[in-house]
Amino acid sequence: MKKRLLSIMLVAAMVGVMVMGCSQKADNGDSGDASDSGDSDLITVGYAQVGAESDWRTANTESFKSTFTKENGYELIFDDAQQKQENQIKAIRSFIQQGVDYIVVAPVVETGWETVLEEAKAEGIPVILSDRQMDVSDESLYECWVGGNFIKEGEDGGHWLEDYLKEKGMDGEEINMVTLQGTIGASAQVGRTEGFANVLAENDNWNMLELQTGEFTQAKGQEVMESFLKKYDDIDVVIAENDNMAFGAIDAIKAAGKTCGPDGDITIISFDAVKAAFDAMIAGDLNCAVECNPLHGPRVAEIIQKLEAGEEVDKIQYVDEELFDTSMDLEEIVKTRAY
Ligand code: GYE
Repeated sequence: MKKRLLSIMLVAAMVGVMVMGCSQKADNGDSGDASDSGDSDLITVGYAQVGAESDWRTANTESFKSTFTKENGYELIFDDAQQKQENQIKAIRSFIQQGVDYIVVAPVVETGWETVLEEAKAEGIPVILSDRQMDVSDESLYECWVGGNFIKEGEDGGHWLEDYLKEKGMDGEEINMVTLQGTIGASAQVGRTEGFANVLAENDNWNMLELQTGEFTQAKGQEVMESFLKKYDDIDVVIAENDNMAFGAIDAIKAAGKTCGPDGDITIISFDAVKAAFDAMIAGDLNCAVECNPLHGPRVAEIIQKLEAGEEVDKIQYVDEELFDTSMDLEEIVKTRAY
């Protein structure tokens, strides 16, 4: 009975919003908001998520969904943009129309956001960036950003390779490598490529044969690796800009009759360090995983609580990250991992 009444009210509210037109904004989400199912003191948060392209992304979505619950005082409107910026822009516009209290964006790519951010600003809706960054001329268009230090991650991967080759007595040898890049223009791709390139520039014997995008997905990572293996018969190292592309690369390498990992023909370095990457290292297929922490839900909630209390927040907030390789006790470490 209560539920039915609520849905009648919801439908009525939705019709009301449609009749009122698009530009109407509810009072700071406190009433009559299409997304707010009647709980007037909930903070409404619209999250424009990238997609569901990787294990990292799944963990990130889960982190938001389990943090922004009604019990915790939030109404979450979640949108999966299927890795398309145009879908994210549409989602942000819809959040604005619904009069949310906060907009959170994990931007697919870095550029092209000014117009929609200005629309949010005009309605007085704070925008928080999480995971990937935006490249905008006016930084007042967003409150702050929280995520991984992608350039450092790339450099850490490069330094790991320097040490590894030294240990194997291979420093100074000609080393041929390929890179499976993430979505071109995504800050995780831009930063990791740049960070690794910084170390590459210091090693004259490293030869980057080719870089190509695998769109952060396992299927595309496998496809690109297959084409690399057909083109080059002397690949020593694969840099996969996320774990899922590394998993695709491992399949491609095995299908081509080659081996990878610490005892194999090809060394693989990946980024994220999700649980399946630990499994791949334990299985001896993957050498090293540079951590990128996806658990941003509680971090963004903390930012929102500070903003609600009128406190200042740091504009750029990097998350601490580690690196894991097969020299470690991975079986023990993986037990302590949350993703
Ligand atoms: O590495 C990848 C995901 O932006 C850090 O996006 C994130 C990246 C992550 O698809 O797996």
